Amino acid sequence: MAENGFRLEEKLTAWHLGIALGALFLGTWFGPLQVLQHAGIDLYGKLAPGIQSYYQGLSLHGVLNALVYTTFFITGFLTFTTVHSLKRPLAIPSLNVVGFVVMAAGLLMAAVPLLLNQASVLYTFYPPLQASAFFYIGLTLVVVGSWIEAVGLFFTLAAWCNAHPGVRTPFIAFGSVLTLVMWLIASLGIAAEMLFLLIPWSLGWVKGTDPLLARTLFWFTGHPIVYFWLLPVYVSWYGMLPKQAGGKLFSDPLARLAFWLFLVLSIPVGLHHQFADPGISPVWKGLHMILTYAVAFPSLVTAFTVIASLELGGRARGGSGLFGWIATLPWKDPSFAAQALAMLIFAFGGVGGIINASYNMDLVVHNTLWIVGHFHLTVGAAVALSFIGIAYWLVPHLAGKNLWSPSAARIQVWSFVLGMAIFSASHHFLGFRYGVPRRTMLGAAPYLSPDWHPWLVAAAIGGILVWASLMLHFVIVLATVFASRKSDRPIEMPVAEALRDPAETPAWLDAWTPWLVATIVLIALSYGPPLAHLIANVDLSSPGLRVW
Ligand code: HAS
Repeated sequence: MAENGFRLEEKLTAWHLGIALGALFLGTWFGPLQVLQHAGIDLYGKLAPGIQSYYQGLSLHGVLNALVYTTFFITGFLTFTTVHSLKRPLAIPSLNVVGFVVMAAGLLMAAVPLLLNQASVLYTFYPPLQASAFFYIGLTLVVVGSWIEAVGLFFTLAAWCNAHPGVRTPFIAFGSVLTLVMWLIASLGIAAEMLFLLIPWSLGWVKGTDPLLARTLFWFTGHPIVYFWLLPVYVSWYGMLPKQAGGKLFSDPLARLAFWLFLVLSIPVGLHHQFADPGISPVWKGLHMILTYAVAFPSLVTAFTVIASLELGGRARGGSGLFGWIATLPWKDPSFAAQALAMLIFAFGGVGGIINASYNMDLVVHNTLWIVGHFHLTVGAAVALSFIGIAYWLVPHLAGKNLWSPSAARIQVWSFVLGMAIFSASHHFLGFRYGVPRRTMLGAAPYLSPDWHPWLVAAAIGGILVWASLMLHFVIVLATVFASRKSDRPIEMPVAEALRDPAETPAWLDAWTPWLVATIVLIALSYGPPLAHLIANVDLSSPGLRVW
């Protein structure tokens, strides 16, 4: 552990990362099982009674990879980035320790029913499928723990601001704390769903539940959660990657504007997941569709700013011509390569997202494998691969060791990209061309068409390649911690300098109040009427179902 005055913070980060990677390790094993099942090779039968069904495996895969890996990695990473960027330790360290303990206890509580086949409700846990109450309470504790840790970081930023009146918040700390503020507001939906609907229902205190109200509260959080996954990556793409490329952050004001727009626009868009749900007026669905196009805008700003920042790096390294600077970027550095390739993949995932956002186009692809292709390009590739790239400097920093075998890490990164490209392309095609349903044990479906088979085999090849690449990632991380040499030079968090002095950034881009007010007003306008209607007509009559 580095001797830099951040001993506790770095220990906390290491614990978060350890749990995140442990979850990813377990969750990853179900990927090949699913794609093989789809291609006609069912290995699930051989795992009984440990794993009792395809749907138990799919639930473990989604919860461990999409919910646990991300949440633990993000809270650990943002703790690290905030204190290092502000160059001050946590203001109330005990708060962050308590938050972490609550998260870990919640994870244990949710993991037991999942492993015992008492929570095979997939990662969106839509009622009327009903899990054990421990699953819901455990997940709630994970969220509450992340809130406590977030509050710890808010106090830390406030202490820094008090000591530095009038100074612009360093960009990395600004982006990190803003991500957590957005998360805190966004996760109120899922907290309400858990506390008022799912927990009392699963404990038998109320006889039934209202699936539509539950889904609406879920998606209040369920869409912004994708930006909770994405924004830490943007912290790195804007604030760190330009430095790794030898360049500078092209525009500090544009970077901050993108983050503020994410705060304001991430939440009032959740109904685009419910275009096909009855009981919600198309007026509100239409408004959420328009706002979904608006929330794509800060990603377009990001594409422009980050590419411009990388171009500065490529040219500083001797690149010339229209595209010649791309070749001179540090592709041999696995941390850089992972994140630059993640961006490239994200461009495709983003285009898919914009297609999904269209009310009528979504009716073609909704609930098909297209959506699985979309979210493996976004969270499964852009986010996960960026986290992998970050781990390639963060783990060596925390362990005080050199990265074990950079050449193995390069192989890992490129094989991940290849595997994910094959997997996602075939899923997009199967969903769009044939309408193949998602969340289905396709290998056992009586309607399985021979036309699908070549694409399902391609998906299986891609999925297995991604799994193998992730196994290599775990080997590299473990070997870095336990078998690598002590680092010969200090490995610091990369911090990109801005092209122009951040002191020139307008003050309104470093002021919380107007943006928080805009966020709350927009949520009230876009969610107030549909939620009020659903609550006024609440119908707690749906009993819990266990179809497994
Ligand atoms: Fe999505 C469904 C719309 C982004 C994740 N999405 C999902 C689900 C997940 C998910 C998990 O409107 C499934 C949920 C479920 O289980 O039911 N999504 C969007 C839109 C965007 C978007 C408009 N999604 C994401 C991100 C995710 C994510 C980010 C995870 C991290 N999504 C939808 C919709 C649905 C949906 C509907 C519901 C569908 C249904 O029917 O159920 C936008 O935010 C995307 C904007 C992004 C861009 C790309 C910008 C490009 C950049 C990179 C530039 C760099 C380059 C490389 C080119 C416009 C920033 C340069 C490199 C060099 C080396 C030079």
